[in-house]
Amino acid sequence: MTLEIIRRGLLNGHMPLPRMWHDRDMKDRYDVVIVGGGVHGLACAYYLAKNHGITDIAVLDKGYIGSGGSGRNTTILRANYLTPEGVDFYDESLRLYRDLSWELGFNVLFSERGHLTLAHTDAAVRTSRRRAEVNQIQGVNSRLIWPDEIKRLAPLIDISDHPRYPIMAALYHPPGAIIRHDAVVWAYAREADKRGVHIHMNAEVTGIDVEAGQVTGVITRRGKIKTGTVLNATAGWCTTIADMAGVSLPIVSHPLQACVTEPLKPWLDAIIVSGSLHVYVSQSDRGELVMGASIDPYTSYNMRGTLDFLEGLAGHILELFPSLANVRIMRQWAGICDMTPDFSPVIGFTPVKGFLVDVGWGTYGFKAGPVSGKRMAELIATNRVPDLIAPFRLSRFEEGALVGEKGAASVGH
Ligand code: PYC
Repeated sequence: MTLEIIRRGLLNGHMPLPRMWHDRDMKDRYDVVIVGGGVHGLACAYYLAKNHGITDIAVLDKGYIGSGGSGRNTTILRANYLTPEGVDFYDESLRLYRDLSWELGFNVLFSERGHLTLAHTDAAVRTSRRRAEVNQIQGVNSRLIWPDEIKRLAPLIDISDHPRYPIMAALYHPPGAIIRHDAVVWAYAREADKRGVHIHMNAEVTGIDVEAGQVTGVITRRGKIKTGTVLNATAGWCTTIADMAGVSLPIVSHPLQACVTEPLKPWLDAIIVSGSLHVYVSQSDRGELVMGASIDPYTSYNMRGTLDFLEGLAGHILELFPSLANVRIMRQWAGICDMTPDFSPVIGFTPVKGFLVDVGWGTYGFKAGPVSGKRMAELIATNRVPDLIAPFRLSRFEEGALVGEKGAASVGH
């Protein structure tokens, strides 16, 4: 590989790199149509092709691939959830992410950093202890730590008793990691494309055909496709797509804002989260601090940043790290989060035959991409719901079998 890079350098750009995926003519029929070209949709296409030999697949995106939630997140990967169902599920995803560079033959810059959820109140310490115990029972590495160890892991953090909310403890999750999000999307796209999957960009879905309770096709701005299987793997517009098939989802959509600072020399190894101060921060491989807060408190599809968010976030970050006072913000953005009543996703079958969902990710979507893709591929190929995703079925809302994961959100909502 090194020699190849030198050879290309010497050729001074006269040898273009091969395309990662290709523009194909849209066929009028596919075995499977996946709506949403983010990490979930592309991962599902890849695992369908690789693990199950199903390759007659179209992945449709209304923009370019990775232009939705997959390109608008803060790339935090973790498995320190609150329920056994959530812990097992996100743990499988983290393990898939850990091996992804090797699996896809593309460096996705997986970087294990350790994840600290700070506790500033007695109630937060109690929740952290409970999460640590549930994690340990499920075989996931998390434990409660105290201010001296927190200071060792993040030397610039203020653990004095001066702040408004002094730090009392933290849930420490050593496997917590960050990754290069666009590389994940590109690598899944490349490997799916290689196996015969068709990726169609600028192919917004405007309708879904259903006859006698069975999906029969998808209408896009680029033409009509016949199919018996449609997977809704969208974020932000998942209820719009589901409505087209006549499926109602218990989901509301809120913006989630984030920002990055100018690049700094490496000083923060761990990922730091404070639920009480509503902030999370990590340092990217480029040296930028990647920071975010809670979802905006209103439903909207607006993806513009607000000054209000920046002011609130900066104030809280400075309570944790006063020495950042002169660091400049470089850019900000927002993504749309589809919130369910219990903060767990909705995955699996719906009352419409052939219409499947992988939606409702709230603020957890990016970290679940590989496992959802792999397990939804298994469901499509076998027509059976894998045990790992069964708790997240749509019917749980009627059955009163919620999987409450609000307490595992990085920040209070
Ligand atoms: O759940 O780790 C998380 C998270 C960070 C930003 C949004 N969600």
